[in-house]
Amino acid sequence: MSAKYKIENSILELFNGDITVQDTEAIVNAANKQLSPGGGVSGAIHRAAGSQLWEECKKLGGCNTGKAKLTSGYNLGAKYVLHTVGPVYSGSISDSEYLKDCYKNCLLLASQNKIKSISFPSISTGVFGYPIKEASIVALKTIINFLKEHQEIELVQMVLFTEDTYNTYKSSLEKILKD
Ligand code: AR6
Repeated sequence: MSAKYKIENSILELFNGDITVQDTEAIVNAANKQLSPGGGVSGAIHRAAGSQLWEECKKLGGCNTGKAKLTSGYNLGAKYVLHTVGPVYSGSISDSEYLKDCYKNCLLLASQNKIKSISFPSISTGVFGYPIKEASIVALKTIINFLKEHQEIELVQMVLFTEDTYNTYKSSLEKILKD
């Protein structure tokens, strides 16, 4: 399942599937502060990229919540991995600020490195417990606002692992575009 939406001159695509097999120039990893492989989408990305990814991550000195770091993609189809650390959901207002920073800092880093296509997973909505509907609104509004100001990014894909997550993002996006 997938759906494409035009935002100014760029495409925002919702896709139901596995981020490790996407062939956008960069894929985003929902990492931990140590940038160690861990579980969830991060474990899957490290397994698919191979052990060289962890070797490079070890040298980066970790990553704070809301920030982003760039590595090579090694055995992945994607040339780069952008690692960002989402907030652990706490119910406080700072959660959405940190989540917004994750998307914004990845897109900025992509733009600075002339990356034109990028895939995101649904950051923080697994182990870190962020409710999917709330997270989808933050993610999509941040991406849309960025694309309106940065037309150098041609394609942003949100890769949603489950059908439920895909449907939640789709209804949030249609509501945002209608308002
Ligand atoms: N492709 C796309 N999305 C996926 C995939 C995949 N292959 N696998 C899982 N997801 P999570 P977080 C979805 O827990 O909440 C790790 O251990 C999943 O369904 O991976 O940010 C790190 O090391 C969910 O919707 O990330 C950190 O310690 C989304 O990806 C911690 O988990 C995010 O789930 C980060 O937690």
